[in-house]
Amino acid sequence: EPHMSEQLTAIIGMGKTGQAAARFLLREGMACEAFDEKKVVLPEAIDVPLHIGKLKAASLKRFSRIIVSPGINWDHPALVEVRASGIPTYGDLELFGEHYHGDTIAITGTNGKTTTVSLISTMLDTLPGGIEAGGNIGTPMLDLLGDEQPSRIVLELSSFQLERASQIRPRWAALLNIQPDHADMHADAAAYRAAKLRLFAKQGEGDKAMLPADSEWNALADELRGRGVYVRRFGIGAAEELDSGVQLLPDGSWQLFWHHFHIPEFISSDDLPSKGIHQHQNLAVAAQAATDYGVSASVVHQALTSFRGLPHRLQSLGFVAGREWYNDSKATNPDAAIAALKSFHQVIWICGGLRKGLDVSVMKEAVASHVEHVYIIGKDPGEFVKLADAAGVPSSFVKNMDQAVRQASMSQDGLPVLLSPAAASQDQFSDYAERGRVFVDAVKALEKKS
Ligand code: UMA
Repeated sequence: EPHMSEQLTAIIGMGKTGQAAARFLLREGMACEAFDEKKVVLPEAIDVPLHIGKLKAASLKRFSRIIVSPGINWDHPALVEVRASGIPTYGDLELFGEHYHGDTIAITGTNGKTTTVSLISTMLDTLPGGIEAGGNIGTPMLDLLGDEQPSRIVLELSSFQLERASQIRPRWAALLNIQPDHADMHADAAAYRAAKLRLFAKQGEGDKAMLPADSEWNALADELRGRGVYVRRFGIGAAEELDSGVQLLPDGSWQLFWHHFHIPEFISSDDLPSKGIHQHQNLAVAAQAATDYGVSASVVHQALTSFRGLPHRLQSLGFVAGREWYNDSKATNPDAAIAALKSFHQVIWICGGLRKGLDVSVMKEAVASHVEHVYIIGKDPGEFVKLADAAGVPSSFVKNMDQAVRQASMSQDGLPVLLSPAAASQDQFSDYAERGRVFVDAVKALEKKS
């Protein structure tokens, strides 16, 4: 389309998304200019005018369209004003939807997106043609569209990416869950929910949708079925009633299931090294996606039973010094730690760090029911000691991660050990990933000794 080159595009935010958008437009021979509110340096290959400073509507009026990064508030006054003036304004997902002609699988939800997307990617990569993964997971989606488009792409989509796009039509789409999150960025809970639901807005005949089994999604399921979408439901329940999810057994364990045509496939939770009933529902969704795309049951079994979790997210490190170790360094707040503790019957717990003013006493019940001993690290131990006392669980304050790991390894019971700090890391580490690596190294050091 020759007229395209006359379009001048403004790209707002020059992080990963903005840079990928610029590369994409340059590849397509389209002119663009870059904006960022902070000082950024662009790589040489992105040779476009760069404007630094507070975003103002006046400086955007000469553009024929505006691409906005997901981290920039959609309600930024400058963006509200240019949208009102009629300049097409959207995110990278809209460009992706316009230009990608292959098969898109898209996953959204508050928690579990990254796990689900990476498992789908692993399993579908065994098929001829393979698959590429991108979006919120880390690789900007526009970087996946080179000269030769991949035949399949799986996208992890955040509410921010969805709220600023309308042309996306995934062939296979799943909403995992909606929990309170990002209260600082979305106008309200209704806006957050509406953003997530845009995932399904363009779906029609022949597309597939996966929704939670909760009744709050019944109306959406009916609406989608009315449009010819093949809708399925997942959650906690019986394999005869749900399409995929987990089925509870009388002994308190559970099995994960999904369907191949109308035949259920099962995996016992005892055979899964990853933890947690919520996590296993996400695994079931991934299994259903893979099965729909023709991945064999044996490959799905193999992928799920060897999946140890993503780094720093309730990730099993295997057996060292006679017990299993779990790295959940990503748990930087009490809610995340509660979810982790509930995944264990009894566990030895390493926690502590920067409390960020959060109330740790909300963990009392989970600690009382699931923790045998607490090892507390970090510069803010007081509230964690009080928590352990209130829960009636013995605790020790230790000087660093090495010491926590060494002491935890010495208890005689063989219980698993969980690092799930319930606090930020910056008092002792550069970030949660470094904290996790220090933990992993300390566990490996035990192996050498034993
Ligand atoms: N900026 C401004 N003004 C602002 C905010 C940001 O000018 O008000 C500028 C910053 O100075 C910076 C740039 O915008 O130079 C950053 O853009 P961005 O925040 O959109 O981040 P990207 O580097 O483009 O990364 C984004 C996603 N980040 C966010 O949604 C905040 C990444 O998800 C994603 O992996 C990447 O695109 C590729 O698709 C990260 C994330 O934290 C992992 N996501 C949130 C989450 O998972 O909870 C939603």
